[in-house]
Amino acid sequence: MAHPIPDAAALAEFAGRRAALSEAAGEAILLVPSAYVHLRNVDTSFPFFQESDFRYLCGFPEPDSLLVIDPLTRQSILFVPPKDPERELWDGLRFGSAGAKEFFGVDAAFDSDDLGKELPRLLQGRSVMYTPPPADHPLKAAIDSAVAAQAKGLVPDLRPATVARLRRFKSPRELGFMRRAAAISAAAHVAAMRAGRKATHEYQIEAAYCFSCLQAGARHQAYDAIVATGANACCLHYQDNNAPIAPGDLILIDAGCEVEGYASDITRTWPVSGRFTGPARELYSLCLQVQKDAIARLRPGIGMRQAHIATSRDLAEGLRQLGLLSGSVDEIMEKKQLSRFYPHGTSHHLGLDVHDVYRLPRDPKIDAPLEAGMVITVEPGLYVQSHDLLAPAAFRGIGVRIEDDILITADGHEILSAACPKEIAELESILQES
Ligand SMILES: [Mn+2]
Repeated sequence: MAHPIPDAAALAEFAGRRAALSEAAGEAILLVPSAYVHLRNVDTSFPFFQESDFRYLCGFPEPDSLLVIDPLTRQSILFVPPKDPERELWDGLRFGSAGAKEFFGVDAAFDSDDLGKELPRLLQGRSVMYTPPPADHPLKAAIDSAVAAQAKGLVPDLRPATVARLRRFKSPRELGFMRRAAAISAAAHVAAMRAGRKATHEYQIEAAYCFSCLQAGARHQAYDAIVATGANACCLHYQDNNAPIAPGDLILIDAGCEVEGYASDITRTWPVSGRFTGPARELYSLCLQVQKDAIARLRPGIGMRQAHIATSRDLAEGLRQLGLLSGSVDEIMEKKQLSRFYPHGTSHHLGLDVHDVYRLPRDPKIDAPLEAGMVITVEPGLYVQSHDLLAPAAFRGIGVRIEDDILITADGHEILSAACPKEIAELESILQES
């Protein structure tokens, strides 16, 4: 059970993706290495996560493997760690080449020990699309020498960009996982709120959040949770989660679990006191209205950059009204003054990676429009650094972000994380009854 075997629907998707990639590859043979285990120290390793493209193309869950896709023969071949009772005693069962072939829908599978014998035969006289893995990948030397000895040569590897384009669009099956991940995370954020008022340290709130995810069946987080009190919320990727909580603090939690490898990514900000007051209430109200307006704009045809600019202008107008910025919105945007309070983007794609499909070549002149089937986040934030002496003192050290996961649909959008409360009255009621 450590590694459930893929069902027929999963196998059909893997095969369809390999076929789509084969179309792009033409006659070149594709080599896609898996992830490998990273040591933390001595014989203790960091948790293993499969390389996302490799997972997307075949679903094989083990490290130190290689997927070969031959567009000419339409065959897919896996090289996988050999069965090894001694290693399996320590590390768990391996599928082995027989299991790989039986359960993962490939045409052939070999033990990785046989790479030096079988891969040169497959590559003979062929052009190869291959991006070598880092130097400590256990199969790198054998793959590289097979390529050098037998292949006609390397051609530009179209796989990362091609798969990135495919991965932008989520199938109904993938959306099922993403809906579940978002629902589990939404409930866990509420659990964190309920635990929040009794917590003395950030990690206790993290514990409540993670407990809820694990209880609901999500074994892994898509990224390490950010649980930030007070001014720690102004550090965008704060990870320490160990600070004591002060009675007047806002708590910012940016956390999302994954289901079947598919991420959720939700941020909520709430007052440990149970009541939004003063400048915190003003910044939160502004951020919330801007976030709801940003979501309302989403539909096919809107460019992510265009949407980001609209959201940025809304934040600028709000900050102008609160007296944190001066001049017209046009002036604020022209002089790039907003980045003092809003230094990040509004949206990113979401999928197998929390910041999904980042390898797409980005042309600054092109604002690729959103299309139905894409999933993105919407996450405006406002951060007044403690050391920002130009800001009114009462606003300093306040960080607010509100983030939801949005599916673009044919006629608009659907909020996958809608179950997670964000209205002031809802949050205050949850906090005060706990
Ligand atoms: Mn995000």
